[in-house]
Amino acid sequence: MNYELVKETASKIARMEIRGAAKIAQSAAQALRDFALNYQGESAAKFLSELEKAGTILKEARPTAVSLPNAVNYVLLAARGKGEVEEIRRAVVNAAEDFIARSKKALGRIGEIGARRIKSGDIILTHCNSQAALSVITTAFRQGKDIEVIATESRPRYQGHITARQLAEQGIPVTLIVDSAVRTFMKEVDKVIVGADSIAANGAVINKIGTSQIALAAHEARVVFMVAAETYKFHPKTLIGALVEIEERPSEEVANPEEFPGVKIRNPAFDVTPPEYIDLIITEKGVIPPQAAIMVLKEEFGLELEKE
Ligand code: RUB
Repeated sequence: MNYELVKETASKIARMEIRGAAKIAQSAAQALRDFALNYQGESAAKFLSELEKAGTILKEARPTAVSLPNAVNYVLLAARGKGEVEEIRRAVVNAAEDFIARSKKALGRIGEIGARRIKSGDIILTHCNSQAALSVITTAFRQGKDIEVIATESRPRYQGHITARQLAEQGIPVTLIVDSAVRTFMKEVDKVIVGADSIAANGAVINKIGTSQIALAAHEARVVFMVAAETYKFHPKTLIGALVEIEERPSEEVANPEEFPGVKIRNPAFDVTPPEYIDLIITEKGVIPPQAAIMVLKEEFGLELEKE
């Protein structure tokens, strides 16, 4: 079978042409859907094993955002146990489309639920570029709330530039700052809102590198720290003791190694914010304290985990 299209999506995810946990998950579901639609063989068993292989190629693209394996598993689970090629194809297409539709709907719900936490006059700090966090901010703004946003650059890949531009395009007052200015500005901030790549069973949030420093500064200044995340960003394996792998990306993203002979350059892409520094997590099903992450996991993934 031809894995070209699946490999192309995986490579776009690895190169961050497709980035952000929600978009990564949606594009993986889309890739499996297209793979199933293009499948030409007649053996159901072969189809299933090739789908599993396509799923593995996608899952291996980036390690930290659990939305990626969660999306792939959601689609593959629907295909498993089906006996005919056409039945498998239909199941994959339906599950992938269902995942994408639910993901988009969840973003809208998170916006509505989260906007209730924002009031007129708030100065909101955000980090990186999160669709979920932006959904809360833009919904509050569209409701007529008079808000301002401070966006960090988010070195080394500057996803904060995307955030600042997206907010400015919508007419939302936004200020761009360097990451190291967070503590200086925290005095002016009312609320911090960030997204998540993975949420562990103990409520720890894994998000873009620098998030945990921002949480510390918010904690020191007694500023509310909120996380906006769909339930498919909760990491099922952390319920049974697994640690979330933190991606370390090429050093070239930080600086040109040739200009620094003898210098080691490190580039971890994500960090872990402990639950103690998080006030609440906004999901499409409602607002929870980080300590309730385990309940979300049991509700979403309980049955699957029994097989582990
Ligand atoms: C993106 C990042 C985002 C989360 C949530 O990192 O850390 O905050 O993925 O985003 P990268 P969203 O740019 O390395 O993928 O809410 O859009 O899913």
